[in-house]
Amino acid sequence: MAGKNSSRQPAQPDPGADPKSKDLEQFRLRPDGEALRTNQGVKIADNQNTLRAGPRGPSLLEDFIMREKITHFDHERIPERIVHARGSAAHGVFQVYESMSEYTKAAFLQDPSEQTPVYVRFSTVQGPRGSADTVRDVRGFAVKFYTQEGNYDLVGNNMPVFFIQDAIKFPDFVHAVKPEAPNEMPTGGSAHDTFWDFVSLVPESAHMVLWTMSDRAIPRSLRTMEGFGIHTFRFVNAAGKARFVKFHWRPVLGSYSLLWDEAQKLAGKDPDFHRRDLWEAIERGDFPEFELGVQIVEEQDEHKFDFDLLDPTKLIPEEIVPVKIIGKLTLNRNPDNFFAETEQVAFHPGHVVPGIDFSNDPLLQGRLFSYTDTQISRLGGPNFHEIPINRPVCPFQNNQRDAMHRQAINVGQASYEPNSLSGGWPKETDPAASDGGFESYQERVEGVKIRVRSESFADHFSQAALFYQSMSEPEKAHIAAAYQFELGKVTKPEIRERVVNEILANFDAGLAAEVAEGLGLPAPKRGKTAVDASKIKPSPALSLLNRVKPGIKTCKIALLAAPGSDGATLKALQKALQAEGAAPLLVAPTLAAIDGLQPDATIAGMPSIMFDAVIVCGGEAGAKTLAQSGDARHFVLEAFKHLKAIAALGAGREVLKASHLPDNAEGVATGDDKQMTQVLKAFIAAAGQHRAWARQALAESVPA
Ligand code: HDE
Repeated sequence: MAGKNSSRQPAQPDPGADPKSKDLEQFRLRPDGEALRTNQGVKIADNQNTLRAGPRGPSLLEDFIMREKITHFDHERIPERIVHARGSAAHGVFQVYESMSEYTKAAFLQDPSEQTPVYVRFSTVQGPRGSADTVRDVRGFAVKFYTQEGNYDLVGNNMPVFFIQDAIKFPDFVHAVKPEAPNEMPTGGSAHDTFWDFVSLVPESAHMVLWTMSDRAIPRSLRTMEGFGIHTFRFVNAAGKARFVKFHWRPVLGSYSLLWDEAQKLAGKDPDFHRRDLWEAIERGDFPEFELGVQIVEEQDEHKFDFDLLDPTKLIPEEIVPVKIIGKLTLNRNPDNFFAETEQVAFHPGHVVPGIDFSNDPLLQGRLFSYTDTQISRLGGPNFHEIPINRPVCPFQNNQRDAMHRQAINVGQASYEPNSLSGGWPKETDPAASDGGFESYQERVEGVKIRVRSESFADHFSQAALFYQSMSEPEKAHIAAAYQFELGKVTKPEIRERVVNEILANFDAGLAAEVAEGLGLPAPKRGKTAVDASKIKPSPALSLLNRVKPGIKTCKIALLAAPGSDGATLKALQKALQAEGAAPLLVAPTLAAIDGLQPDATIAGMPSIMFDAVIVCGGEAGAKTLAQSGDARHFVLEAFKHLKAIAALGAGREVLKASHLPDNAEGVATGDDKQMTQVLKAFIAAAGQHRAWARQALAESVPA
């Protein structure tokens, strides 16, 4: 069984494969065999009782042990991140597949035999630290590469575009999307008046809002979502030649999402669903892997697109500029301590290394200011780079000395440059040297000082039309349902109408009409600035259904059983599923052993929404118990409704019958006990598709 009772060996990450692990060793405090002490190192004799004047007397201010303990406790929270407050993270390594020297001189992208340690933090955007994982939201995908030339941060999201074009609008956007000011509701989502008010008035947000209404905003797991750098950056090679670059992360397992009903239920049944999935996968040794891809555009091709490369509300369709896969990120180690590492890690899109540079994207330019500034208040001062998780692993010297929480004790008289008292050290490094200092790309810039949005940023609807038209039918249906759900929660009718008439109608008349119908509004007239839909060439690469990779590796599969189920069959099922790389869990009405096997979870504790597929096991007595159990029937009904693969073996078929479910629907495999091999084969093939879309109409009638 995978998980706690796993027969598979838990992963033993090779510390040699993660140099950052060794670097952090000096900071790790291990309690084994150690006495409890005060912060000043004095051993504590009694950690149970405050110093008192007599057994029933008042506490004494003199008690430095109690005072120190409570003072520390009083200050144990730091401000949470303004956005991306809820996150989880893991350590890992990055390795390039082949030298990228033609494009960039970045040292960590040169040598395919070299591993660069990384720390990766995934996050939601809107909700506070304690909000649920599976809300409809954008996900942050922030990677810190600890390279030999200093730290490089690729601070991206799981969608390739953004809501606004200019950094000056970011505080407005965030004020609108965050819980509303009077009552701090809603927690974690965007289904409320202020968000829709803002986006209905800001048409540049249309494309990104559409992405957030798509299945991309409810990923199945952090391990199976894509990541994007969004902005156009620059690669610069040793000869000084620059090219534009867009970054992509591709999960090796493929990408898939939750259904909205699952996402909502999970937010209550397991608010830590994504966090737990990431943690458990790494503990099991199913290390999440993401390939790094780049879209490279020659400088002279900057203006050959029908959008502006500097506009962060636009993507470059892969059919126009293919994504070149250049390396792999493997997450192989969970953090030792959430606060010390995940909470204190400080990312910044301006943390770049020689060979990587910026473009003039006005959103990116604003971000370059914001991130250091926010860390200063969040982490309590300008020395946050000295916190262990933020320290570079390369040699490190400069002339900074003071400020809050300084850790380093610098030796020597001179803290300025030039100096003669310390031999001139530390010195600048000629950028022409192979390991030279950072030199900004010498882009020619001239212009009139002016507050204006470039005309080339004016088309807000063509790429929204492109995205919508590139969706499969189920994805389109989910998008319409998401707009209906979200706008249905908006209390002001004029906001709902504005979204339908002034946003949706401008990029897709069909979607606008469908959403209008759900909201009881008349079908909108064609928008004044509406896109000519017939001119759009869809980009199949944008559909998530084209990103699914068949197979059940790391899928969580429920073996639904009860006392009376046959232990030998259960063991055979476990073995067969583990051989495919899946994580089978035995789920039963109680934790009482079944024919010598210990269940991993109860039906109440792990409902079907936490699984990718289910096998209802046979055995007359066991199946009878399950068929009579409302919870067990609900389990299979829900799995059916959520289009998951279902197998029922032998008497297990009675559970389907008692639930009034057909045994011949798409994605359902049944047979008697002797047919286990064939049933399992059909089940594995169905589960490997992740959803049985063909039974959607049938599934909609299932009450679960
Ligand atoms: Fe951020 N963003 N952002 N952002 N962002 C922050 O920095 C900001 C933007 C992103 O796991 C903050 O340390 C501005 C785009 C991620 O710790 C803050 C603008 C993208 C994370 C901030 C943007 C992102 C942040 C809050 C518009 C995708 C979490 C706490 C100009 C490419 C990193 C912090 C982590 C965090 C500012 C827009 C991604 C306030 C001003 C576009 C993944 O500095």
